[in-house]
Amino acid sequence: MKDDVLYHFNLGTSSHNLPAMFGDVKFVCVAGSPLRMKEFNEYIAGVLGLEDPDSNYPNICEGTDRYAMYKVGPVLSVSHGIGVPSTSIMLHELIKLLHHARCTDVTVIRIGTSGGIGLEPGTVVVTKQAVDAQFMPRFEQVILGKTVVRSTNLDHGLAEELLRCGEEMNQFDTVIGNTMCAMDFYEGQARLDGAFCFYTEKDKQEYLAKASEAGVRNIEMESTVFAAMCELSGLRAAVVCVTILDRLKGDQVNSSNEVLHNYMQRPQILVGHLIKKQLSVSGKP
Ligand code: R2B
Ligand code: URA
Repeated sequence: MKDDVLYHFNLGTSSHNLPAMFGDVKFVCVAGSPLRMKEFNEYIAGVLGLEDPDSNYPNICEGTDRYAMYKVGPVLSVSHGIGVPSTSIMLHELIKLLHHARCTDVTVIRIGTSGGIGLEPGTVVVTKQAVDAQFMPRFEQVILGKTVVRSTNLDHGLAEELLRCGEEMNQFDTVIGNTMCAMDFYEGQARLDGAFCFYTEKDKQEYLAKASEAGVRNIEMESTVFAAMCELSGLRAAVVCVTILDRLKGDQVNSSNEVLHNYMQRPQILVGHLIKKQLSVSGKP
């Protein structure tokens, strides 16, 4: 293409010098919420000693309210919204952006929230395998009217390294396990508190018990498409989600905002530790 418009980022190859803007990116952190990405950008600036008192860290995607993007040094932070379609659109444009910017050796990490299965709320789960709602390690998408099945492998070495970072820091529980990606927050995650519910508490518990037998430790809404698209494009990838409730005990998210905010910082702290460690090994920054 002579010109490539990354429509949902409000960026393009003719309108922006993508290699100059993004060529040094080595880590991309993604999460659902634009505000969490802004916070993470400021947090990682501090961790890496790259705070700039003169910068208020502008949103690089200003001009669109679809996604938000921030950058400090070699770390790019991008929001993806809720669920598979929103995440898939963001990843298509992110992968093209990294390609146009001629980035090399990039690691992409999703930091998010999730519902835990039999875990104390606040536990951080590093994903071993992203699975669908039938506990299969696959991402299915209808393309040209046909169902295309893609694998959802993540980088095992990176997951192990994240687990080691959790042990080193010893600030909160960090475990490794499978993550179930649901297409919905309510019925798709066996909740009883949606607008509709045509099953019982017993049905819910049986389903979650089957998930647990399949190694599922937490449930969220993006991991399969994230794993599949990163694998397809050769990006090293990991998923790190904090559990904000134990789904065996309930469905409502009713912790205070302070508690939730504290939980949400945990994946950021873990990933911040990993990035600092990996950059100091490579001698940058
Ligand atoms: C976790 O939290 C969001 C739903 O509340 C969703 O984006 C996810 O994966
Ligand atoms: N995000 C989810 O998708 N599910 C939960 O239960 C909590 C956060």
